[in-house]
Amino acid sequence: MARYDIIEFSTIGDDRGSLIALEAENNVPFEIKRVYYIFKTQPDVRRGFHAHKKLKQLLVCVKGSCTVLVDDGSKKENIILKAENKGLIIEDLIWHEMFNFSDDCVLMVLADDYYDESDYIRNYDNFLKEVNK
Ligand code: T46
Repeated sequence: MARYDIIEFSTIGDDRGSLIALEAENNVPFEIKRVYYIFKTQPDVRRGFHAHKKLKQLLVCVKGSCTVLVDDGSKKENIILKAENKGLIIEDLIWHEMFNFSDDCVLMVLADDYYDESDYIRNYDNFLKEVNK
């Protein structure tokens, strides 16, 4: 798999509605150690602006929508996440920024490790140096 990728989940639906199950090491390709979610972000706000040295994450927009810029150091792509059956895997050394949050957006993130500020690369030039090592 590329260092970022869209993955599609099976939706279990019946006449009561829909259900999606996320399982570690199954449809989520890592052990899940942390879950956090981002909500009530203003539409004109841009978040992220970092890459991780080691962390793997799965971003799922469980309500509303937002856009994620992913940048591997040579190519940039804007990916729209909506509350549907898709998630965005972001692995190590992918610069990412989140923006265009809808008022109701709830962006849920599953991560393969605990929060560790020393895993963040928050300077873009340092990110490029790491990528080109
Ligand atoms: C990422 C994108 C998608 C914690 O204390 N624990 C946590 O687990 C997290 C994620 C954050 N924090 C603290 C650190 C900051 O003081 O919460 C504050 C906001 O975090 P940050 O400015 O890093 O938030 P975003 O939205 O820019 O980035 C977050 C994640 O931090 C990051 O890993 O990949 O969402």
